Amino acid sequence: MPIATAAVVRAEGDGFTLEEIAVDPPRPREVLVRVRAAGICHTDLSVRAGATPFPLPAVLGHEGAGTVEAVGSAVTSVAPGDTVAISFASCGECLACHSGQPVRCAHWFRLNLSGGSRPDGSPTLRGTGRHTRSALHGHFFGQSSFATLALTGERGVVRVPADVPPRIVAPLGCGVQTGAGAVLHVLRPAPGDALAVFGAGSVGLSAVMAARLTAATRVVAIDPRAARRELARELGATHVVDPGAEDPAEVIARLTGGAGVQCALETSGRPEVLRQAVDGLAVGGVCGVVGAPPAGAEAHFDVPRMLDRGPRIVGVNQGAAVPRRFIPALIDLYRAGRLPVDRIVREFPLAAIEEAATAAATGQVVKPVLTMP
Ligand code: CXF
Ligand code: ZN
Repeated sequence: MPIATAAVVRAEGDGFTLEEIAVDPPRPREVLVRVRAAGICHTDLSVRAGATPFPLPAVLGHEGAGTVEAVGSAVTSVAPGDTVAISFASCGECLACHSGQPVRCAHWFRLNLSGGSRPDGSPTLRGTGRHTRSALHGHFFGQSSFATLALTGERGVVRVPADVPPRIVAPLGCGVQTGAGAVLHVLRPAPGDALAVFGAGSVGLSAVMAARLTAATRVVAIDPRAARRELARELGATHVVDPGAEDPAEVIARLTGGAGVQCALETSGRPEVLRQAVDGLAVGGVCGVVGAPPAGAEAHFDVPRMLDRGPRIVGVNQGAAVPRRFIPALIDLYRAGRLPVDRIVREFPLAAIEEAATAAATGQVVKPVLTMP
């Protein structure tokens, strides 16, 4: 069995501990990736905190980038030595997968979150030494890439050019894909539209960068952190709002002559902010929901107002992306200088994962990316 170093979360609320683990060799449709970099996303931290369900102990990490080490006998799309991004898993068999909508895969939740193993229930990871006999859950988003090796399904890997730095490729697999895809695939602002982005984290800032690729003429970024508002401006926001100092609804109304924005994106994961985002919409506007509050959270809306104004509220998973199509496009945009992902990334060695997680949680760093030894 291949041996790797991984950051393991043993129990809810625990830190990450670096441990030696054993990774199963690839089955026919699986790919073993030598991970070069893995981004930290809030979902990793929310699982660690117990707010998003995933069985522990486990290896998390779901924005991997690396090199193919070995492939199963039926794999045709990548070969050893290829450079790849690792994105989410999908079954490839259900109607949604057959309709080109892997984000709506009938088995999405189990394959990416709740399972912790292969679809057939077999484990992909094992502890070593004193942990040999206890369970270790893997296959987080089909990958568990906070490790030097990741075993993933063939559908989760995307071949990418070898000359793009792993720290750039990694966050494309979730955070960047989510924000950019929400704007480019779902909201699709029309010429002259106004877009409000609530929350300027990695997803919100990716949405702002993507908005600059559209003909939206006003892009409002709302975030209480001054440094994030500044970065949002540099990345393409035409207006920024500090919700602690100004009511976003008033700023939006002022900016749009009282009409509201045609498009909004809620990335903060706070139900009361979702309410603000929906209330800020123009008649017939659309609000994408990508921020996830803890499981079971509910939001409230003014129902008569909804009848009057006809907002659409759309949950958007992973930017509604088909990773094999979208990630290469994001890379081309990055290389053309049109999607400056480097502006949100900071590298940390795997051994500094705790420092990186703190930097993400406190907001000091937008997108920490772990680089593997
Ligand atoms: C998450 C968003 C919250 C629900 C689970 C999936 N996506 C990426 O991290
Ligand atoms: Zn994520």
